[in-house]
Amino acid sequence: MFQKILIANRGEIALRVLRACKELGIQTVVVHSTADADAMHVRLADESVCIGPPQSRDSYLNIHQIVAACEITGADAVHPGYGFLSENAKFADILAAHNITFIGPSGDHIRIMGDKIEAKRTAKRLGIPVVPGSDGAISEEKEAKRVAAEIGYPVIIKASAGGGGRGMKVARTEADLELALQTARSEAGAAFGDDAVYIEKYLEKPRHIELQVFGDGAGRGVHFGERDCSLQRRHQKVWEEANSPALNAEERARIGGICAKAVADLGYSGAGTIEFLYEDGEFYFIEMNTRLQVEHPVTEAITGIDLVHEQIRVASGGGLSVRQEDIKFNGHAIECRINAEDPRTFTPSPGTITHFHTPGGLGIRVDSGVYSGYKIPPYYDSLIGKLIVHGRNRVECMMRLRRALDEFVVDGIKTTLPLFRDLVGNADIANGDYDIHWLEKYLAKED
Ligand code: MV4
Repeated sequence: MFQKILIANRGEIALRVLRACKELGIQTVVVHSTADADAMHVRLADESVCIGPPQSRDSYLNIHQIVAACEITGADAVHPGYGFLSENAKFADILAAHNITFIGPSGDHIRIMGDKIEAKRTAKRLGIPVVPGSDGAISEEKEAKRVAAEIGYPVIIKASAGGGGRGMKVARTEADLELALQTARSEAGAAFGDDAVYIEKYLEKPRHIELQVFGDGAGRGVHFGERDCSLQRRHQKVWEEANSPALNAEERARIGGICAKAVADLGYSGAGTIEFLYEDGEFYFIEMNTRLQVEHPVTEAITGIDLVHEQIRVASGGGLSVRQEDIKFNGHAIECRINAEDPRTFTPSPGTITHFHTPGGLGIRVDSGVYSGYKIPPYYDSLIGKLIVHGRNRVECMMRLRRALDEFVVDGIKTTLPLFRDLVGNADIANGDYDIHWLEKYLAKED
């Protein structure tokens, strides 16, 4: 087991990882920018190293500073959290070259999944169902027309270096195709320095369902069920659930089995998330994330398994702590992302939190790094905490969520809490009847 882990992140996830390290008796080092000197995780860590000015590129994204902090403190492993360097293959490779363990998959696996064409090709080879479309990159318009005619309109053009919704264009008819292709290609070139694009059948009203998987890096793989992340705005998830209200146990076991076998066969190590669009009872692979995700606590709630413990264990060579048959799904969990934003316009609202009171009681978890008197710096993303509620079934979970939202107090700044108080009383949400477009349509109606 590791002696000392360096946490290369900030905010609620730095605290989340710190808690897991403390429970495992592992010493902790945090790195922070000058803007985060007063952060909770800095206070609670055994050691801290200031690595630079507020701007992320000069601090949390500065690989050399982080490696230097490892050398100075004698950390033997790095947990990257999510965002920042968590899916940076070069970072994983550089740590390996310094004999420091990256708590995550190999640089090569990160690289494969970062290239969306390569990721899709790999998924298909491993037996994962993918969206119908081009076999690889589309090089000319003639080829795009041929593929589109074969799969049928509407189609979507995606950037291979994109992901998370960046660089996509829909073509509803052949007349739209030329412009969509050109626009997608030039935007991809400008944004990512790589203009490779591919084409897929466009699904009109899918849900976004993702499978939590784990590999031990030595041919074993398990799945921890799925999360439904369809409630999003501009590709930012807002509300996540486990399990999905749309799936039954048979569908879960089938797609879960496929994903677990895929990560096993790939020799994948650590936590991963396989993202699907789900429509008319069918799963279509879109991407794989090679990190721990923001919404991992809903999976922890229904499985009772600490996924950060599991990551640390696997990275240290201890293997998976569970076999597939040990993983049972118990009840239902929902996560609400509390952002320091206007609840309608989502404009960031940094500033001082004058009063912070979190709900409690059975089935309630709040992951947050903020406290009364804390000043939210304006430099980073606006997530200030997550409310995770667990119940024996979805109805109990929703009742408990409504009660917890009533207890939650965040004064001094605007937050997304009022939005959740509306959503928890909405009939479509109560019925689990929503797709990836539901929230944006709802917000447009409310204006
Ligand atoms: C799609 C799609 C429809 N058809 N692909 C957006 C994020 C990126 N990960 C993939 N995305 C989409 N890919 C096909 N073939 C619709 C989306 C999409 C979406 C997906 C998941 C969650 C929210 C979304 C919002 C808009 C579009």
